[in-house]
Amino acid sequence: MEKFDHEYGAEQIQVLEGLDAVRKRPGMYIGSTSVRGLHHLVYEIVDNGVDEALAGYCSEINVTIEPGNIISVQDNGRGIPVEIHPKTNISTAETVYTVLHAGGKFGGDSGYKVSGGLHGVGASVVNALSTWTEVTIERDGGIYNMKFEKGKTTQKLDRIGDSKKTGTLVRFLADDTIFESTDYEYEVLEKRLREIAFLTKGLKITIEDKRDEENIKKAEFCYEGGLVSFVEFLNKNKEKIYKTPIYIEKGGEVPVEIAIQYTTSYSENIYTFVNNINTIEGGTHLEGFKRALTKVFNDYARSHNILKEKEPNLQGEDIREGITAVISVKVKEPQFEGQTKTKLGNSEVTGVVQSMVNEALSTFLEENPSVAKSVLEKCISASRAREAARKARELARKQNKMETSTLPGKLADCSSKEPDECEVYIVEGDSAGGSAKQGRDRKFQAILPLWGKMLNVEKARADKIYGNDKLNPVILAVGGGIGPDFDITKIRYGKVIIMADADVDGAHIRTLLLTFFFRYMRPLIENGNVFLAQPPLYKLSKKGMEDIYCYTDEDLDKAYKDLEEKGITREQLGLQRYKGLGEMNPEQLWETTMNPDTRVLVKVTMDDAIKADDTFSLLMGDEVEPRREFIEQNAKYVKNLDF
Ligand code: 28F
Repeated sequence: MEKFDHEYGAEQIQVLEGLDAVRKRPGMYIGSTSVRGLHHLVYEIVDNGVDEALAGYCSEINVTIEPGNIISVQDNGRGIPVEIHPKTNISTAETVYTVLHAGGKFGGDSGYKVSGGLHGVGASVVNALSTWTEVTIERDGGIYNMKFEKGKTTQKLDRIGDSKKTGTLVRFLADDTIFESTDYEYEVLEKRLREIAFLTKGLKITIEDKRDEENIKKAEFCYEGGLVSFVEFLNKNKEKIYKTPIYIEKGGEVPVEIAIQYTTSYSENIYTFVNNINTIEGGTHLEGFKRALTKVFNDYARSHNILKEKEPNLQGEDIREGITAVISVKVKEPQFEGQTKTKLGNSEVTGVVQSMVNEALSTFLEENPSVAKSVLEKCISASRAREAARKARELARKQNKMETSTLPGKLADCSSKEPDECEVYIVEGDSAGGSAKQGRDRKFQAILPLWGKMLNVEKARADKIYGNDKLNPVILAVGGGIGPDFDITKIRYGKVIIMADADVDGAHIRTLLLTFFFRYMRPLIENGNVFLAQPPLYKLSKKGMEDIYCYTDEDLDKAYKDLEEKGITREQLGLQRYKGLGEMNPEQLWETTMNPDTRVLVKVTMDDAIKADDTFSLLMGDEVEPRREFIEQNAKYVKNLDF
């Protein structure tokens, strides 16, 4: 039997068992011991300060990452109570930090424990998982201090001075024998603290990273506008349909706050929170919102004769096209479901949100007919586009069935009809297309020259894709159809090779085509049928010597070195820098870029496509700011970005 160095009361034994359980299975309490779990430690402490703010006593929380990855969180609330509990001779503050789940300031029905990432495990878990924790409380005119190591009290609460202020300061060092890494990611913490500031109207939250004194990072968030500011922030680089976001809220058993603002984009961005937890898997609050949104807009459209009697109802997806909304509900006993426990399960919440939105949103629309009209105009065109896309898909499917789909005029097809041995080069520009047609092996190589600016699939709805005269030739040449009907067994070539110049225009066409394939022919990429041709960048030549083609700057340096070893100096060599495919004659194009024995092809992977898609959205989407950053960062390649 282990020798206790002094008498332990029942309370202390409960504490030791609790802390032991936490240190044995930390994942049970903070989800994981990865960097995500590490960040949860910060959110737990911050959330206690947020509770103090929601109770109306705290207006500022300051988070600091100190050198050595020590976290400091300070609030200007009332300070955790310091009185000593007569029975246990332990202060309230020490109890909050040592008894598991004792930290629920508002446990039970006296309010909401706004819990952090994992539903309020409380400060005692942070304490248990930290090498050391120090709490300093200013309250009742004094300064009090207590210290812990791995959850165990090493210095009981001491009054160490006077103070006219009130508040709680917590500093801790995460235990590196528990966490894989104790290196905080500033951007991750900053993003979550900004989110908390949006969700807690008027609370000022600051974060400062002092780990590198050469590069101190700081940010300060305070939003009097709360969710309205949140929606404005989310839409900052998008074109709005109307200026001021819709804001509706209702207190009571389940307080609900919602802000909505539509933009001209086609994406649907609805963020939902329960007790400040980001319920990324949605749940009953989202369900209630969607139902009411669809009902309110259809009712308004009918009652104002925007939708004719015989016209079908607008679908939910039409109404949510271009919506940015933030829904925040507070639930006393939240039930979380789903893969990552971020789906709200409380069934009573559906009705609460649904009736509140029905009531408040229909009132808002009656009072703001211009907003109602502009949103409904967009919904109706979305519904027409969806209908047109369905018809176009129907037509494409029929065409495929009837096999009468005519091949594009510009396609120089190959003679073999065996897809696995055939390849099609999609070539930018007629001149390159011309020399590719002459240079190719027409048995298994088809050429499809593309011309002019491709359609910007980022801003086009599906119906525009099907009929587009720039993309249609690609769709017909590849032969598998597009979108949900794409059929990989129907493709006409085993390799689809994009051949474009190594300049900005070439990069643009490449990104466009990759984005198009990624969005409308994804199996083609997943199946490894898409390639990029690599034309040479340079040609080294000398009388009596075979031309040497270099595909990268490194190739060129290596070629120079090899030739110098043979006594051939740079001065003796002619260097040609290829600006575009058109500068090569058919033989050179064949030799360097098309001959399977000598060419360099790069297979496109899903990652490449996703990166292209992100770049594409960034370059072609509505968000101007990110485009500017991208161009500045990549300026060296940019010649004439004419987006
Ligand atoms: C930097 C982290 O933890 N702030 C906190 C308070 C204030 C009270 C409190 C906390 C135990 C069970 C009540 C003060 N006066 N920031 C923080 N500020 N905890 S944690 O009470 C915890 C007690 O219920 C507080 C009056 N009521 C509550």
